[in-house]
Amino acid sequence: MLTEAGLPAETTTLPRLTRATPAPAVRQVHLGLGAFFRAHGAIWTQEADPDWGIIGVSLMSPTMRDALSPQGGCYSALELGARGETLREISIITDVLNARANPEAVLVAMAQESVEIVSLTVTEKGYCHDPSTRALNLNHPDIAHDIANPQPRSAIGYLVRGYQRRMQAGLPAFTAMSCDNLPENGQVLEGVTLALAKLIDPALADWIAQNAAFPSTMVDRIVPATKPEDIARVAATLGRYDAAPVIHEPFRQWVIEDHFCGQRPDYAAVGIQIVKDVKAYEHMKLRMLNGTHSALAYLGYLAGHETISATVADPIFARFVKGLWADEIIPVLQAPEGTSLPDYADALFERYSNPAIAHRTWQIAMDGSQKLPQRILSTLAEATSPCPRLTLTVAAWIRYVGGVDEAGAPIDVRDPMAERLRTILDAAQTPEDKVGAILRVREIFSQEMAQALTGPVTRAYSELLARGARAAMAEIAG
Ligand code: CS2
Repeated sequence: MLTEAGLPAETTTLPRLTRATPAPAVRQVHLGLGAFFRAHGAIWTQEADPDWGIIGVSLMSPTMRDALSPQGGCYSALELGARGETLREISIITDVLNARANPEAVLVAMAQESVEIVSLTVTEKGYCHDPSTRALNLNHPDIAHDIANPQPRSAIGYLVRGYQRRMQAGLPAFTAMSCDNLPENGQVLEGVTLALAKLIDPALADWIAQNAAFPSTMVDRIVPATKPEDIARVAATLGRYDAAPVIHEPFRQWVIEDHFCGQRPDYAAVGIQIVKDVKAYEHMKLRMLNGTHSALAYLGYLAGHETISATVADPIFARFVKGLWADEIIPVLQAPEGTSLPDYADALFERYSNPAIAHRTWQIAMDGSQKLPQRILSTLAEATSPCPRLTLTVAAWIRYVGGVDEAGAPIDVRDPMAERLRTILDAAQTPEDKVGAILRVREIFSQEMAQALTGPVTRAYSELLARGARAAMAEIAG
């Protein structure tokens, strides 16, 4: 028998996971308490300093608070690798807040004197900026709200109001550390934070500019969304019911710019790379990992593959992704010192092939309008020869956001621009018109980029319509 949440009844009747050790004192607030941070930053912080307590905040949904609060913030992390599995308990999260339900509690947490760092994993769209220009989007409803209201909605609003409280209380600023997949994520965060602060109080913007720090980071670990069967599996191993475990691969990397305005855990002691400049790491990861992830997600979804591991087990996709690295991405990428890009590509292929990690193409396909610029278009902008695979990826994304798959079934497109993109596509008749109209969406494609892509993407899109994803790829993969 299954419960409402799709769990076997024997899972939920087990004793609940609870906190066994006293909660550490709070030193950090994390905005965006999804699976990724809990499987990456939280685990690594606990290793660096088990006394560095973190308050986790979900900005919108109360689900995480409801799952973790009865467990005192504790949860299990299940690592699934080629060499078996490891289950660990993570107890660094001291409390979980839902910002929608209690914005004041979040601001109070951020204004605690002991808080040194506010970290973020709020996804690309959480920065409320235009992906192509990186400027704060003043038309964003949450930003419009946050300008006028002291109790914010957006992560950026929380940062600004958190700083405001600290300024008013005469406390030092905290470091704001973005852990999202955006290039120069520290600069982006600083830019949108200062832009919003300026609109609220120019003196506050000056105070933030002088006192705060926004290090850039590169974060990496493949963490699929937790599914009901994962919860059942963890419960069976643990002998307890954990409502919010995380599943992750063995690999992890975290590169942080050495730019903090206060204290931090001893990150370097546990293998976190503290460097002067993160840029080369960010570009490598965004283009080589996330770029090919998105390519495999759109093309794989269209071809009927449910997960990344199933996708790369398909020989046409395997050839395609290897060619994408070797012929299109690596030639225009600068390697971080001491890193071999071909070795990095081989390691990625291994990671994608891990059959124990069921990472859905549909999950990665989300929010493409926010991901394409840094993952795909950045390489295209620097290309010196034709890039048929990246071009096909852009066409596949257009096909995907059209909302109907190759078998004629509807696609559940999740993207802040989904409605607008669908309307544009439905209104145009021919492939030329459809591609042309999408390439005119300036938040995603610059005019220059649109001009360069119009011909090749139209051809690739027509090919996808006529022959389907696998055949179109086979042509290129040879
Ligand atoms: C993925 C990333 O969902 C996505 O868009 O590409 O979450 C990816 O798994 C991580 O960045 C890996 O570090």
